[in-house]
Formats: sequence, C-alpha cells, structure tokens
Amino acid sequence: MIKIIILGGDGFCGWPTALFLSRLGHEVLIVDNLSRRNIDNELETNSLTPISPMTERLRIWNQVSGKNINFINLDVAKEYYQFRQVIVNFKPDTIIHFAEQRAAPYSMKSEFQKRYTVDNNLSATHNVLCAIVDSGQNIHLIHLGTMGVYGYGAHDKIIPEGYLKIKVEDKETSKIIESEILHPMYPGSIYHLTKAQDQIFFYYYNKNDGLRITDLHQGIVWGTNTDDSQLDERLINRFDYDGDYGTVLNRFLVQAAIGYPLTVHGKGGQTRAFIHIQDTVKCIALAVENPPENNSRVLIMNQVAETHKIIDLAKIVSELTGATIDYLENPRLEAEENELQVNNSTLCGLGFEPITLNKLLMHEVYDIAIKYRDRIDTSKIPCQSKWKRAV
Ligand code: NAD
Ligand code: USQ
Repeated sequence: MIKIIILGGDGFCGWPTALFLSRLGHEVLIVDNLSRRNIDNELETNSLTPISPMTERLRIWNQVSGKNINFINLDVAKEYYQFRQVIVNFKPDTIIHFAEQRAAPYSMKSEFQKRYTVDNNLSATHNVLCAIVDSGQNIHLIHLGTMGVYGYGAHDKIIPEGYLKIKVEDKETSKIIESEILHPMYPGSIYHLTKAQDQIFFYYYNKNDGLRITDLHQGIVWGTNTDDSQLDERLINRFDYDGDYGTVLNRFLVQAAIGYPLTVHGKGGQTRAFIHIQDTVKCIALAVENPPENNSRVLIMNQVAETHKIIDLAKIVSELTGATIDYLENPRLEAEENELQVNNSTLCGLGFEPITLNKLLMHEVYDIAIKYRDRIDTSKIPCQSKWKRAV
C-alpha cells in the first residue's frame, strides 16, 4: 500500500486516477480547491456530464468499493503553510500534481486569465517542491506535464523523452564532447509556458535537494469514463466541450452528436499526440509503482499512445457519424501543418499497452454526448479565445 496525495483530484484526469489508485489498494487523499468548477461559473458553462459534489462522489465510492478516499479543500498555490501541514500529517510516499490551470485557450483569453494561469501554476508547482523539502520527507513527486513543451517544429524526427543528446566542440582541444540537456522548450501558449517553467523548477529541486521527480509529458486526453467511474452515475467524470476547455477529439464527438459541423482550425494539418483517459490512469499507476532511484535525475516519460492529424480525426468522426466538417480561421498561432512522432518507450517498457483510436471507444464518447445532449449550450462551442488580439 502506497500513501498518495492527489493534488487536483477533482479534475478530469485527477478524479479517475484517484478511483483507480484507491481500487488498487493505495491510501488516497485528494487536495483540490475546486477552482475548475468555479471557472465553469466564470465562463457560464458546465461539464457535459453532471458531476456530483465532492462529498457525494466520495460517499458513493465508499458504497460501491468499500474504500475510503479523504478530501481537503485547499489552494496549493496560496495556502502554503496549511499545505505543508497536510504533508506533515499524512506522510505521503507519493504526491501526484495535477493542480494547475490546464487550458491553452483559457490562458490566452485576456490579461486576467494570463496572470491567473502564471500565478496559479507556478506558485502551485513551486509550493509543492518547497513543501516537500520543508517537510524533510523523501516523497516521490509525479507531475503531469505536456507534450506541448517540446513544440511542434520539425527539428526532431522522433521526440525523445525529455532530454536531448547533444555534441559540443571543445574550443581548446577541438574534441567533440557528448552530453544530454533538457530538450529545448517551444511553448505555444501561456499555459504551455507555465509547463515549460515547471520543468526548470524540477531540474533545480532535483539537483539542489535531491528530490525524486517524475514528469509525465502527456498528450491530449480523450474519452471520459474509466471502469471505476462507470460503477455509478454519481461517479461520472467531467467532460469539457466548450471552446476553452474542450479538447479536440471529445469536442468533435459532441459536435457530431448534435449535428454541429466539426470545428477544424485551418486546414487541420496540425499533428498532435493523444491518449485515452483509461490509459492516463494506468500510466500514472505505473509511475507511482516505479519511482526514480535516490540521486537520479528527473525522470521524464512521454505519456502518449499515438499521434494524429486533426483533419484525419475529423474525417474519422465524420465517417462514423455523418457529421459535416467546417474549416474555420485558426484562432491560435500555430504551424498549419507539422509531423510528430513520439518516443514512449519508457512507459511501454514498464508494461503500458496503448489503447489506440477505435470505433468502440469513440462510440462510447458519442453515446455519452447523445445521452446528455440537453445539457449542451451550443453558444459555448466556438473557440472565442484568440492568440493575437486585434490592434
Ligand atoms: P482539470 O482542470 O480538469 O483538473 C485540474 C484540477 O486541479 C481541478 O480540479 C482544479 O480545481 C484543481 N486545481 C487547480 N489549481 C489548483 C490549486 N491552486 N490548488 C488546488 N487545486 C487546484 O485538468 P485535467 O484535464 O484533469 O488536467 C490535469 C493535469 O494534467 C494538468 O496539469 C494538465 O496540464 C495535465 N494534462 C492534461 C491533459 C488533458 O488533455 N486534459 C493533457 C496533458 C496534460
Ligand atoms: N483544434 C481544432 N478544433 C477545435 C479545437 C482544437 O482544430 O475545435 C486544434 C487546435 O488548434 C490544436 C489541436 O486541435 O491544433 C489541439 O487542441 P486541443 O484544445 O485539443 O489541445 P491543447 O490546446 O493542445 O491542450 C490539451 C489540454 C492541455 C494539454 C495538451 C497536451 O487542454 O492540458 O497539456 O492538450 S498537448 O497538446 O500534447 O500539449
């Protein structure tokens, strides 16, 4: 049994991860300030699925599984001393850190959201690191990073796992020295910028304080339910479909379910990495069970199942459902077209067997969209957030 604190355990990835780790027999404590639910209020939108309040979620989980998950409502970015006390009292073996503002479009909306994203994400990550050192405990930190820190330039044939092998010429001897450095970062939004900065925090605290850190560079997560969240409707996971938080494949499936033309940005030549939510929780469990050794560098793993072009996804959804495709002016500043291949061999070596895009799972998402279609507010579907504001 491993003692685990899940920061951000009320969110889309955090909630099913908490259930899965609890089912595996680990002791789970969720820390979350419910800010994601408040952002829904700010944006006047809601999860497609009716998510229960946290206390209800935990009560039902106890009923169906016989297991207890505890919850503390706390802002990791702002309530440092209370957070440190939680660590001191609970004595976790592992902390999993999901507690960040995670939407690129939201982070680009206006100066308010830019500043919130930077303040929240950087303070949260730094507070976690600082509190681990402060507590004097040897805690394994697992962070959810993103593929987007690598950027989408065509400079790498295959994106490596966090580190880049380099060769530098020694000016005096003209000898070639081989080394490995953190992969250069090319963040494409304020949100991705905070994830790039997180990496430097990890590098420093690992080097200076010997913290054991795993950074999971995750692709775009699709799907909604896992085996655990399906056990009772009141355990259902959140499902974002709006123009800020909805991610592309889930959005396409919702759009198809209500006869809304699929919103492809530009020509849809962008290639992105994807992973199903059931794989997210399995990969995190693998990371929990395989911590880095003491005195080893930050372990970076690419948490990705496959890559796809956006237009190909739109065509697959269209074939499956009969949806039409709309080619929209792209609100983002991003390459119109890119190739992307990702090395995910570390997680595969630990036993990860990726679920790839398949009709059954896509239908499952589509069916959920049909089931809750009355909750959809179509005015929230367009991406309003622009990377460049009109001058
Ligand atoms: P989410 O917004 O659904 O969940 C984040 C949770 O963290 C929310 O419950 C929120 O209330 C909480 N939170 C935020 N700031 C907090 C703070 N200061 N103190 C306490 N709690 C706080 O996001 P998600 O989709 O579950 O993503 C989780 C993590 O995984 C994020 O860090 C994100 O960057 C990363 N990630 C997500 C995806 C994806 O497609 N969803 C892909 C790659 C990486
Ligand atoms: N896109 C469309 N139409 C849409 C929505 C998006 O064509 O209706 C395009 C975007 O322009 C972009 C791509 O699809 O090229 C992906 O957009 P997205 O919103 O699905 O994903 P993204 O903004 O990259 O962010 C999501 C999560 C974030 C995570 C990231 C992983 O919100 O938390 O870090 O995926 S990654 O993309 O690998 O960096």
